[in-house]
Amino acid sequence: MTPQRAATRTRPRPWRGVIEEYRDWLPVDASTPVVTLAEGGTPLVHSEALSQTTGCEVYLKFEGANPTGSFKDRGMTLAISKAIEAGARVVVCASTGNTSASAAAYAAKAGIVCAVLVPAGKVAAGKMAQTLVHGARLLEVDGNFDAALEVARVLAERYPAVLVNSVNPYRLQGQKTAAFEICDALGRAPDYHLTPVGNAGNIASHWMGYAEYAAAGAIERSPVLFGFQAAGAAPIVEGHPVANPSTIATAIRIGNPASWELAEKAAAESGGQILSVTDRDILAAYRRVAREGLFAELASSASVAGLLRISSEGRLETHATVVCVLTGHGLKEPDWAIAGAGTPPRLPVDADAVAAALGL
Ligand code: AN7
Repeated sequence: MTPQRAATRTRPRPWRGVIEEYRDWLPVDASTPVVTLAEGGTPLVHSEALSQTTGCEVYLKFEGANPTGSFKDRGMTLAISKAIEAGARVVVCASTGNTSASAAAYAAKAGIVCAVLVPAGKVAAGKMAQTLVHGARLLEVDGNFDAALEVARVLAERYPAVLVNSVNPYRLQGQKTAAFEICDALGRAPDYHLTPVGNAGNIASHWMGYAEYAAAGAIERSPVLFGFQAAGAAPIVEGHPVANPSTIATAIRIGNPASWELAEKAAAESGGQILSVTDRDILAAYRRVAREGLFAELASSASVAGLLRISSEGRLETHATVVCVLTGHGLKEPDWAIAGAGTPPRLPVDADAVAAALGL
């Protein structure tokens, strides 16, 4: 670098985490201790392939790039910071895996105890590894996520432990920053915003974010929101709780979402809808996104499966700007990437043999 260049160079400012970046929009003040792992600031990646297929301008918000590999970190930085502010020493959550990974990490950062209740045998290996390595107290429940959440709620009511599931209002406050980032990156709101739905907190939080930006005049109008449940775990679509939810997308294997009404309100107020997508379509979307260089987990791919569904139904105008949120990282459940990929050829240590195998 020439001396002149060096002198005029403005250094890129390091991302400080969602509380510092969006402090004015969050329920914190100068005395709130900020527990952060520099979450947020995730990539918004234009997808040429999905744009071509749909006739829209499609962007993928890759939340797998958060410190623990999912969007949960946005809410957890605030939930844990507020818990510390209130003097908590123990936090508790139920989880299909990502909430627990995030809670475990932020509790470790804060130096407090984290107790985690998960449905036995239904959590992806990577998420279990995260929860354990950060030192959380892991407890498996003989029941599904909905049952585990009920236990966690009662525990937090009766004992000195703060619940950090998305029924904790600070979680949604933090998660709304994803909507802010999308608007800040595009210079306006997208026309459509598509996201997977499990416990239904995320879609509710995104609507909150867009509504706040719109009210403050930071965007002219809000997007239409579509949420996608897995067909075997689609209580909102069916209009009643599902007792035995079933889907390969274990992160959204939830039969009685805590933020049900908020999610319905978000979709309705925005002019959108909560719909379902099949496991087959989720898997196809997962593979398709991976072929574009983004490794998102199965549940995340519900947003892209949903995009392909509503696009094929003719519900999106040509050239509309669409953001699909990819909520978590595919490395958390590598089995799905490896299954069906076939066995690689075993070769001698010889460049010619390798060239022959590659057809070069
Ligand atoms: C990758 O970790 O519920 O509709 O306990 O991990 O806000 O629940 C995870 C949910 C989407 C659904 N994508 O979000 C948990 C948990 C991924 C997720 C969702 C989850 P919400």
